[in-house]
Amino acid sequence: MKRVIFVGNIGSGKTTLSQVIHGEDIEYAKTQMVTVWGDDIVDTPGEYLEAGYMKGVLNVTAAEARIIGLVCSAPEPRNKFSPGYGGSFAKDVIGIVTKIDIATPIQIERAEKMLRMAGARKIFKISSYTGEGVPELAEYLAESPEEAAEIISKLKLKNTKVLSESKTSKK
Ligand SMILES: Nc1nc2c(ncn2[C@@H]2O[C@H](COP(=O)(O)OP(=O)(O)OP(=O)(O)O)[C@@H](O)[C@H]2O)c(=O)[nH]1
Ligand SMILES: [Mg+2]
Repeated sequence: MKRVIFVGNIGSGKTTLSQVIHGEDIEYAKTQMVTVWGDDIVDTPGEYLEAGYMKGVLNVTAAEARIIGLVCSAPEPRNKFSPGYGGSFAKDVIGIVTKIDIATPIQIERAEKMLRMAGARKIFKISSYTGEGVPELAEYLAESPEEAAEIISKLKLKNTKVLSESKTSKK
């Protein structure tokens, strides 16, 4: 996979998405420091973006990535990047709108507009819970169609599992 760094507010869904792309079980863990998943996803703590004085660390950390993924949770209106923020990285910048499973169309559209203003050239709208939109992102990040197919096949297995679990819990 192309090396990507996820940058976004606290709780925007960076770690969950990293787990989903790597076919791991979703397990909540607060990100305390820069964490590299399988050598290709650089997951950062939301504090680095939110605390102004840590922004420089993000720029240095991003130097080794090929793609900057600006992550924004659609249902959380306080999630914002300043206009042109992505440009400060001088790299390929994409926007990832997360949690579309619990957001209204208006919230999703607002997040998309904000990410475009921040400099995202391409936007992916995803849910790590339902898997919606993740295949499109996987295709973009993969180095080859084969690699994309591998990521997507793990996703499908995962969704089947999530679905069967939710059925059991309703009983
Ligand atoms: N409904 C829904 N919840 C999600 C989704 N993605 C993540 N979450 C939840 O949102 C919460 C925060 O997700 P994280 O992945 O830990 O967020 P983060 O961006 O890594 O946060 P920090 O590590 O604090 O910067 C967790 O409870 C996740 O389960 C999603 O697509 N849909
Ligand atoms: Mg995290």
